[in-house]
Amino acid sequence: MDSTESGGCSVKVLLIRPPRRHPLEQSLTVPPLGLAYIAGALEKAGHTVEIWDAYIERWTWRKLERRLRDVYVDVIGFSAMTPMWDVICRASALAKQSARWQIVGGPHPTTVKLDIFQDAPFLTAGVVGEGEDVVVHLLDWLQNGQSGEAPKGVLHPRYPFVPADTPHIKSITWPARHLLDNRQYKYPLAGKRHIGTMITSRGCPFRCSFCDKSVSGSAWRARSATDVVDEMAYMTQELGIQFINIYDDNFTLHRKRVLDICVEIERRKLNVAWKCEGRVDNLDIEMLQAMKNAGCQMIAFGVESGNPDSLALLRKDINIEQTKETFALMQQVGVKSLAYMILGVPGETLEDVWTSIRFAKEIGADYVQFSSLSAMPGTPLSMQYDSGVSVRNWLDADANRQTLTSLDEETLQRAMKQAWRYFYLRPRPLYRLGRDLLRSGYIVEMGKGVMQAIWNEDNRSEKRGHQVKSNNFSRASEA
Ligand code: B12
Ligand code: SF4
Repeated sequence: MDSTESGGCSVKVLLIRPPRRHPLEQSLTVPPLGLAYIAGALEKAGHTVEIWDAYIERWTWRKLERRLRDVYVDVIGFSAMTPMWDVICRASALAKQSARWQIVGGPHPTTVKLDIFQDAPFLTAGVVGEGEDVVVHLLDWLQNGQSGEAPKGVLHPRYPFVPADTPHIKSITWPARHLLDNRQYKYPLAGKRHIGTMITSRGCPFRCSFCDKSVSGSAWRARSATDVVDEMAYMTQELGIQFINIYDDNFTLHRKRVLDICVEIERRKLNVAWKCEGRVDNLDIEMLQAMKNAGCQMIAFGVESGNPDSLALLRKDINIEQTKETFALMQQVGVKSLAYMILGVPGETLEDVWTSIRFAKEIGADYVQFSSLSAMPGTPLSMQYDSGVSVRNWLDADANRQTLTSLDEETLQRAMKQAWRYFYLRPRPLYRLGRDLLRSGYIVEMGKGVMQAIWNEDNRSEKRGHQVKSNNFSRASEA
């Protein structure tokens, strides 16, 4: 028996992405890829799986409650990022009568480990790290009456935790996208209606102090060019996906692999537009040209800051010159650029914040996304700082964002708002953004939120959040 085949009987699994806290909450409406990967592994092991994406379907919490009242399955599973932990806890409480066992995976349980049981008492177990193999062993163990120690990689309140090996990248089954309504997902900058996301490599060897690498670690592992393009072909030809957002931590790390993927896309004449995430220190003009010819429309870069001291604190290991050079190449070749910027890094004055805001414009970024600095549990930053102010940003949907900064809350909050206006309230960026929002169907998506907030009775009584007891936003436990 292969290590990922189930040793027990087939069980019924329901994976749930919970609703938004509030209908006006705007985050990117991309597919729940982690859940789809887990579903793929479970189906391969012979289990029956369903995914409810209540977020994309815009269910109210009442609707989720009603739907849960009508089901009883063996396992309900959730995926948790730290900023959404309160939402997972709320859904878990609602699902307490709907399954024999409840499980959770994702970056949050991976970093805070046994602390999850403080906030979510109805959870049976958690999964740490890449979960494809562990979840199959976990289901066998649960079916077999939890006899013996808990499988490696499993968090359970009564058993010691032992880490599992990371699954071999080449053995991982493709995500079970057939369980999702693929026509519903949108990416505002895609300029196309039907989008999908994919992962072609896992892990990252860099050491940025704000980055949570707990799930996939530092060892970069990649799929072959043929396998990657096979998946792209399936997504476009079978599912009608027109734009693929490649969410690898470091898609451009291995030059030859990128070139091989591009050659393969062209050889098969795949008609697909795509975007990836890159670093400004590992791109050259030949690579960019090949990527453009193969349909790459946009690359997003962690530019982070226009201040060398902040780049050093963030341990980004890039410099201002590299950023300027790469953005100039992007313009030369004609691939769109998106710059992720962090404003108000500790030590920055208001003038430094403006240096960063102006820098995004100066390098000629086509799009920019401004954020404040948060320390996710377990990151090097979270060990250095243990509290912050709360700065809200329209794109960050979490209930209470703890921001690390030397500025006062009001000053940074104001600068954050001004930054968006300063960059986008210019004819070209505004036109470009408006055109993309329209073409990608995102304006309709935002409109739906407004209509739902106004008209849906269920929403008038929606609670804004769920109080969690643990204070895990900026620290990791020692499980
Ligand atoms: C796509 C993405 C998003 C998407 C949406 C993600 C989604 N809902 O699916 C968007 C753009 C909305 C987003 C937003 C943010 N994100 Co984000 N995002 C990612 C990214 C780049 C890829 C996620 C992905 O698809 N990974 C691929 C899949 C296969 O991995 P996975 O989801 O981790 O799933 C595996 C395991 O975790 C586990 N697993 C996951 N779920 C489950 C469930 C069960 C039942 C089981 C058994 C196992 C299991 O098994 C899976 C397969 O191996 C990751 C970085 C990364 N490389 O993962 C960051 C990441 C998840 N994001 C992160 C952060 C910090 C954010 C933001 C706060 C950023 C910001 N703007 O400030 C916001 C939060 C917004 C909000 N409040 O919701 C952090 C999360 C850290 C943490 N402790 O939670 C990550 C890890 C980035 C990082 N390295 O720091 N993000
Ligand atoms: S931010 Fe990007 S480059 Fe830095 S460690 Fe994380 S994934 Fe790697």
